Amino acid sequence: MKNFKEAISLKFVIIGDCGVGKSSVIYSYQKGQFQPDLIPIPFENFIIQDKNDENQNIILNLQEISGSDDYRSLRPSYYESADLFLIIFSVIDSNSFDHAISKWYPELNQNQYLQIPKIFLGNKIDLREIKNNQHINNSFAQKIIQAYKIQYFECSALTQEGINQVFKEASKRIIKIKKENQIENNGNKLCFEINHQITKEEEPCCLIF
Ligand SMILES: Nc1nc2c(ncn2[C@@H]2O[C@H](COP(=O)(O)OP(=O)(O)OP(=O)(O)O)[C@@H](O)[C@H]2O)c(=O)[nH]1
Ligand SMILES: [Mg+2]
Repeated sequence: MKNFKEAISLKFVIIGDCGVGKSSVIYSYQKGQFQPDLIPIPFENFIIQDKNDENQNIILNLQEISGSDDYRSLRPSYYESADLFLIIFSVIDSNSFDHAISKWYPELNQNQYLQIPKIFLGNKIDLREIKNNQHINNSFAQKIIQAYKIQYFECSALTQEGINQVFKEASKRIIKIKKENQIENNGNKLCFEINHQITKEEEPCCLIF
């Protein structure tokens, strides 16, 4: 941890129906490999140390939110501190796509969260069959999501295709926003420093490199 004393902290809240692959996507990004049969934990938190293209240290806090209605009342307490919402669906499960649009997006687009950027992510592309009209193809998803003016990415937690890109792009976008806000709040003086001193007590138990 000693090289990460000064780092930019980003928090992404990751949501979507049960079983769409939220944990698998996070695990694939952390470990660079797929882990089948991850144990579902309703509100799991992952901390990843990373570097961006400018070699800045980043501490990425990924908060998975359970899609189960049993936890509906608990969800908002995780939303307020988010820098970004990642709404995941499975491209082989059209219900999960419908819910991304008609349930998760409206829940995360209420007044108090309007300013928090959102990204849609279609997972399980390794299982998508071009001729299966129950599956969500890229152009269909793009067309629907475009209307909301939201970025759309696709990935496979199993093959890793698209995984790095989504987190890199999301981090880049949020860092840009934070820098712009910082400039606005400080005239023209760029003092973008999120000096996150990680102490021993703060060190999360699930830190994986
Ligand atoms: N083939 C394939 N299977 C995947 C992929 N992502 C996840 N899975 C499988 O889909 C199932 C659900 O994945 P999870 O990562 O547990 O999904 P989740 O959204 O975290 O589920 P909950 O936490 O229970 O809501 C597991 O059997 C995974 O192995 C993928 O990209 N491709
Ligand atoms: Mg999970």
